[in-house]
Amino acid sequence: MGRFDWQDPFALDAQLTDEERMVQGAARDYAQGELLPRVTSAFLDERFDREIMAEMGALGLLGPTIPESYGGAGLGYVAYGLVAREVERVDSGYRSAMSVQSSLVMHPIYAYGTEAQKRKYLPRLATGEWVGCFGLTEPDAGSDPGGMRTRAEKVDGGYRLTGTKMWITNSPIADVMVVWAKSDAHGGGIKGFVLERGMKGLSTPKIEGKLSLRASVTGEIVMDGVEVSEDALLPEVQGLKGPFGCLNRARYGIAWGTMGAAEACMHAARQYTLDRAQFGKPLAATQLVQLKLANMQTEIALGLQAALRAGRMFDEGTLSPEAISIIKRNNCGKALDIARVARDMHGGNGISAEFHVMRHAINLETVNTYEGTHDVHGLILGRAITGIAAF
Ligand code: TGC
Ligand code: FAD
Repeated sequence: MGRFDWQDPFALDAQLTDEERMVQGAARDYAQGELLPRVTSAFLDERFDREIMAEMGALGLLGPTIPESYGGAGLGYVAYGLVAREVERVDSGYRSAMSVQSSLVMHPIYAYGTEAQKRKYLPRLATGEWVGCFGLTEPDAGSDPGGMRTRAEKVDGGYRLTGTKMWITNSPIADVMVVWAKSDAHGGGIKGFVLERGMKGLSTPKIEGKLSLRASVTGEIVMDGVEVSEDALLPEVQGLKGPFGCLNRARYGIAWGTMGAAEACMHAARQYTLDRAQFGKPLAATQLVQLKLANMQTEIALGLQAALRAGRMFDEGTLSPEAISIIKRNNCGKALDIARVARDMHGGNGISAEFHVMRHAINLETVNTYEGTHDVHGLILGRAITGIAAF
């Protein structure tokens, strides 16, 4: 029989390639060495430090699955997931910045763009010289993006875009915005456009006062008759499968990332309850605490193993969107539960920023909601199981 490692019950590490372990190690060193020391102040001040994008870019953490010829790292989806796990071990907002740039901005330009668009945008997005954002959600169209109101009207030589995107990660600092609009010239079908800061009629007001994901900046994209040339259109896709093709990748990464946050919470709760004595013995010597730790460990071990399996399937080309819904929904929900319990296990200290667990818990409220809410993923699975759409 093998030896039990409480931190890695199913020997996930042994299932990785040398290259994947190397990428994970580099991401962990960066996240623990550079991100962890500044996250508390960034969260309390509701601030995203722009230079993080350049730092991540220098390490090859932006667009890691994009081919090297376009500035990416040419890695597989397991490596991408491992980066998400390490970054979100520190903060979900930092993983958000990484996954939006990689999956929601670089991927659509790579998969749906022209050669000129790829050459123009991808290398600069990969280094973090440019920051991108992804505008799908609107004030009146969240879970139902097919109800979007943003319109692209055909004008001489291009299009005129009008509409508002809401809750957009990184929009206030973005240089490049991938937005989705219903296009008259395409029979009212949904098309993607790449906008650039400075275009007339384009503004990106910041959403202030978030109580979650405070180390990430969120805003609107307001398009008041923004005129773009034909070059701004992503020609190779039409319909909701365009944005969903990007969401598949980001949702998959979130399944890994949330397990990183959950691990951080479990490890903190373990150490805290070993160190803290009440009633003459460490809290960790009580049955209730041990049961909570065992529950956390079980969910994390299963969630990580499922994410790894999904990553291997992604690389083989056999992963379905529904399987991604299973792991996005499960791992977000379980991580949120784990963070809430870890917060409780820290007692009064659990509400202090110094102990990190409450920050993870309130961040995970957002992660459970964005990229398809917990219940919407349940409905995607319900449709697949029954054949009946119940949205
Ligand atoms: P439905 O009829 O199901 O599909 C319309 C078309 O899209 C295709 N499709 C997919 N293609 C690829 N991957 C997927 N996952 C796909 N899901 C659907 C489908 O085949 C169809 O294609 P076609 O060719 O037949 O037209 O569409 P519906 O309108 O009924 O959709 C229902 C539902 C619930 C599945 C969908 O609307 C949904 O997933 N809603 C959730 C919305 C969402 O996830 N928004 C995320 C916004 S971005 C974000 O949150 C970023 S946070 C980033 C961060 O900070 O990390
Ligand atoms: P709604 O769709 O109004 O849902 C409200 C509630 O109703 C939820 O509980 C939902 O599960 C439930 N519900 C909805 N439909 C049904 C149904 N048919 N049956 C039963 N229950 C239902 N979007 C982007 O495009 N780009 C981004 O970069 C981005 N970043 C974000 C960052 C943050 C911090 C946040 C909070 C959100 C971000 N989003 C982004 C938006 C996010 O994807 C949406 O908030 C999410 O899809 C839910 O949409 P909504 O907020 O409109 O909620």
